[in-house]
Amino acid sequence: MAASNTLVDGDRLWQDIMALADITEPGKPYTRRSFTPRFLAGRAYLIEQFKAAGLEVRIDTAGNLIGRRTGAKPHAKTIMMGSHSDTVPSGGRFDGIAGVVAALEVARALCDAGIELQHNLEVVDFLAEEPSEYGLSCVGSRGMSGQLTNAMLDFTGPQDERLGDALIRVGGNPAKLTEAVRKDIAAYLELHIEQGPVLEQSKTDLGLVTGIVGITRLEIAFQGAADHAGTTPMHMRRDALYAAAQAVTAIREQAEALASEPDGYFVATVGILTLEPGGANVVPEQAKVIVDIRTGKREKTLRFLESIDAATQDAASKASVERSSFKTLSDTMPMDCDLGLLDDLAKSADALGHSHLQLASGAGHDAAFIGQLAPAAMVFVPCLGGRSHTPEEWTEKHDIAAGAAAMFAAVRRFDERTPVTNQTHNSI
Ligand code: HGY
Ligand code: MN
Ligand code: MN
Repeated sequence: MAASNTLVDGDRLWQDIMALADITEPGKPYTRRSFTPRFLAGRAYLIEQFKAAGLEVRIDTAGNLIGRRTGAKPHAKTIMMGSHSDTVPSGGRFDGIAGVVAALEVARALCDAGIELQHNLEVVDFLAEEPSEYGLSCVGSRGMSGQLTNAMLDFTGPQDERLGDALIRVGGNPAKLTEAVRKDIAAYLELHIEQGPVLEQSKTDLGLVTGIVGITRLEIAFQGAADHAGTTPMHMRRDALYAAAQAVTAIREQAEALASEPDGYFVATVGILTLEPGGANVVPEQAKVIVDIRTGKREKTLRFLESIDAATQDAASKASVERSSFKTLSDTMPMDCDLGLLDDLAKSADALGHSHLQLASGAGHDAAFIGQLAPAAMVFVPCLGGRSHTPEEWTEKHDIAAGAAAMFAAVRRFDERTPVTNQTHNSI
């Protein structure tokens, strides 16, 4: 249970989480997809709370919502905390949101206690951490780390809108993306629900994340020929779905083989399958799958891609169709968290009387990008049954409060132990 001796106010934090949960697509809880009016309504709520907490608010050119409090030494670098407020379709109330609200609560608690840090402090809601309708995830944190490319800005989404134009709609400015790239971050901390069963099953209060998997997303498409389901003999068909079905089987089998190897984590998932024209009595002309590949060891990704490349070529020829696409949509490297920050979190948890253990993250996070700019670490809180990306996602108020209290104390530890160095000037 959470220690009472913290300035973090669990009730206030919980109120924000439940207020955001109310801002969801009706009848499809909990859905607040990036770039949609619902997402902007959630942003409006956060902007109000950031301002009420005395933070200077802005949207950077990569579409990230940033609340800033200048420290005692304004030329110092910035301690950043944050996560994301967008959700997957019919997702949960805590994935991402818990981290944004916990960061806000740390900023409030510091203010309430009249504690002025040496460093500047920022609370960030990163844009579109979840895979968006434009085919890209972590849009804002890619932008802040200089990895949002022009090719990505040309990805298209609903009504054929370019990602670059959607970015303008939410307050970003693709023509000035370089202004979003930060060189002044001293440290980044992110609280997140674990989205797995380890903390709950071991009855541990907090998870200190040692590293975040690399995530590669791959598009594989097959082009056959639409034909009459009743009159086309089997040997004359060019059935795109037959090839895709073989591809899905090969992906599963190769992933199981890599996952069974002694060293390191490996998973691959086909979460999207699209079919054209999609008629019960029409031989499928086109089939496309999107593969989500995750591992802590980059060489496993490369071996997987090589194997699936060959397997899908074979599947295409066996089905007498063309493999019309084998394209990497996004590709992020595995990231190790900062040992100094992990130590700050561990000491803080000990001082608060919270149990903790170290674990790796099989989920992707904005920290994987911000960790390429500055030392970064994450603190996990338990979630019910380890479930996430579902309306049943749940965590307890006292667990989030414990995580926020540990982050509060870790921010102070880092601030006190880190001499102020002149920030490499940024357009703040
Ligand atoms: O997919 C993920 O790992 C994260 O929840 N976006
Ligand atoms: Mn998620
Ligand atoms: Mn998340």
